[in-house]
Amino acid sequence: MSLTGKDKSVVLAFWQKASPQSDVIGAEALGRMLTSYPQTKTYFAHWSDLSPESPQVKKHGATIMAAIGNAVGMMDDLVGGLSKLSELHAFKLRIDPANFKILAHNIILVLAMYFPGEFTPEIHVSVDKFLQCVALALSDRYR
Ligand code: HNI
Repeated sequence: MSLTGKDKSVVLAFWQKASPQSDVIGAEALGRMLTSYPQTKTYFAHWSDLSPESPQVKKHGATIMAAIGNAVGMMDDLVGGLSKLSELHAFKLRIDPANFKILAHNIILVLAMYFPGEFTPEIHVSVDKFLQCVALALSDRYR
């Protein structure tokens, strides 16, 4: 799957709207993933509180969303731009890459919640493609 020029400009424009709320969006998405897809909790077993209110969950949600924001700036080379992060998730954290798609789904859901008017089907399809490309790039070093 590859992003068209149109996808890239749609994602960039929407990100300009969403990025000021990036921390809360990331926190909500991670908190929801851990509650709605409890199999994802195993990777965070070293945290004391995995509820959506947990300060650790909120902080890490912001970290993940900041990385997504960086990825928006690297849409022409996501595989290269995310290779260090891919290596970390593959060899150190040992995250099953199926989970990247689960998180992407939760991010899409939260974007629709925060921007019910602006998150049109046209924006949805480009943002979804972008997040799938991020998931694919993060899976690149698992070989
Ligand atoms: Ni992920 C750490 C980005 C998906 C489990 N993750 C990070 C860090 C970034 C990051 C950035 C911090 C790296 C560092 O310290 O150098 N993670 C991302 C992105 C995605 C993603 C951009 C997908 C869009 N991570 C996931 C998923 C899981 C996951 C789906 C598990 C279900 N990540 C982790 C864990 C850590 C982590 C675990 C270490 C957390 C800690 O602090 O102990």
